[in-house]
Amino acid sequence: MSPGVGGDPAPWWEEAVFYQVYPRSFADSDGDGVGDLAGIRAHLDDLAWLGVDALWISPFFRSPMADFGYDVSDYCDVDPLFGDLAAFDGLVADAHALGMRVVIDWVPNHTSDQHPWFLDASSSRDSTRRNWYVWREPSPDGSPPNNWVAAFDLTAPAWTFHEPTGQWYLHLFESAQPDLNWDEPGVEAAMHDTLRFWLDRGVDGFRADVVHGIGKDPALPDDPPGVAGVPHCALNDQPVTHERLRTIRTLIDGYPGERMMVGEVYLLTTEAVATYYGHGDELHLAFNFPPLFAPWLADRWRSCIEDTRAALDGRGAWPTWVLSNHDNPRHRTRYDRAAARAGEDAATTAVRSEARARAAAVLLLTLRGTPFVYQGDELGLTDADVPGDRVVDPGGRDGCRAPIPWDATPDHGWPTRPGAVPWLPLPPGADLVNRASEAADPGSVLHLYRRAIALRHGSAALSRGSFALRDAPDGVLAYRRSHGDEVVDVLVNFDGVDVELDDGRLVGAQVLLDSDEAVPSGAFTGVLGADRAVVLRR
Ligand code: TEU
Repeated sequence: MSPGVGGDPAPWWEEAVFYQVYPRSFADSDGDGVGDLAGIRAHLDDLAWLGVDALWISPFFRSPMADFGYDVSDYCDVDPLFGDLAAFDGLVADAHALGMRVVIDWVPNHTSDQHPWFLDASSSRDSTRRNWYVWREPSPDGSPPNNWVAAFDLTAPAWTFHEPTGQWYLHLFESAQPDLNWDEPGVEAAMHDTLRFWLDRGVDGFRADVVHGIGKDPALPDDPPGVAGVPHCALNDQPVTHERLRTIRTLIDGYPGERMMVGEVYLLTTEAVATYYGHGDELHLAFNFPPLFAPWLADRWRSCIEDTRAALDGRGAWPTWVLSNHDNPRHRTRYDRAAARAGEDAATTAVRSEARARAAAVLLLTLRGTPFVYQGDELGLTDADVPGDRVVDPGGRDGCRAPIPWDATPDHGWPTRPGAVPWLPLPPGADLVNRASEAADPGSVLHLYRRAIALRHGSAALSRGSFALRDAPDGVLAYRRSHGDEVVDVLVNFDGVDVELDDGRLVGAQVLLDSDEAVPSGAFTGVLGADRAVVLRR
């Protein structure tokens, strides 16, 4: 049984800082140019040094890699590209020995078209597994059964016509990713078995991919014109999805040792996402995407925070915060691009870019809720420029998936066998922006993340405390975190000019963390520097 949300003692996932590992791009142990489980294992000490508590590892299961692992052909095995089950067991054992939890990706909405279930289902209309996927007759004019479009290419239908059996099958993503039909009891039972397989192996939980997709309006109605696109309206808040999540919750909570599930509910309002926590009986956590898409503006962040509180607090649901992941340009890149669109010149961006990323790190790690750091954000990476002939992802997401630069050597820790190259180009500036160089520099972005994580862990106010927005000048976000006698104030300046605060009570407060200084300068003067964030204690 899990302890209650927001309760005392807190379940581990409410106090943890998560770190997302995208295994293809993290670290390569065998020189084939693609990262692997042994590569992750070799760098666990680095992650322990950073201070993160839990890893979410993106898919490493058997897969034809049409969507780089989000097209699974065997949920219960490791793709040879990444290693084997023994390599996974070793990784979990070492992570646990270092006090880190391991959460793996679970892809319940769709399989690969090479999964034995789909090969069987597509072999004949009479297959006993036919109904494990979503098949429909052609419309009278031969067109797809509804107007849904597939993610990644919004001009392509979410349906593929299967010539041999004369029906269309549904795929919200690539045609190589047919949607499972969770209305079929065999699917639900088989997918529960995949959870048990990994729970029995000792994983601490799951990140559930597009989990709202496991319940669909069986009529599969057309998207209304005007909002045709992703997510489809027939995926929003189907009661049956919540029922299925309650069953999954019971399964997970039945295991000893506090296991959990964080869901990717790709519905684009916090209010809709909040319902997937149920009443403490569905997802343990859910990603909240509006902040990930929010521009770097104090007002917009204030709204995101207010919306999150309004949607979650009343349900006793614990928030999550994400700035970047493997599906979107990194936040530093997004903020730079937005600044350029707003007229910021390149020379100014060169000065402000890292400062903004530093301030964002302080924001992420001081909000009330579980922060998720995407690998490489702790180095202040920007997206790689991927030339046309190196593009590999059908979704245009290669830039944020560039390999992690480990050191300042010419290959940056990605030596390859003859004939192999890293599967994507490295991010720009890797001679200076790499793990080893930053580890040696106390003023680096890496050290800032480490200090911010340590501060959060050492402060009940920051990790568990209450949250209150405070009045602040334009361009500044101010909030107070409190727990018992401990009161901590956070000030984030989103603008490129110094701001004088007229809150006299903060002048003279001790600076616990400064986004811009390795050793905070003592007492707060009342002036908050441009693009700067500070954490203060009175
Ligand atoms: O993503 C789901 C999703 O809806 C977003 O990826 C979105 O459609 C996309 O960013 C638009 O460009 C999850 C995984 O995170 C993603 O990597 C997979 O490709 C997808 O599911 C399919 O499994």
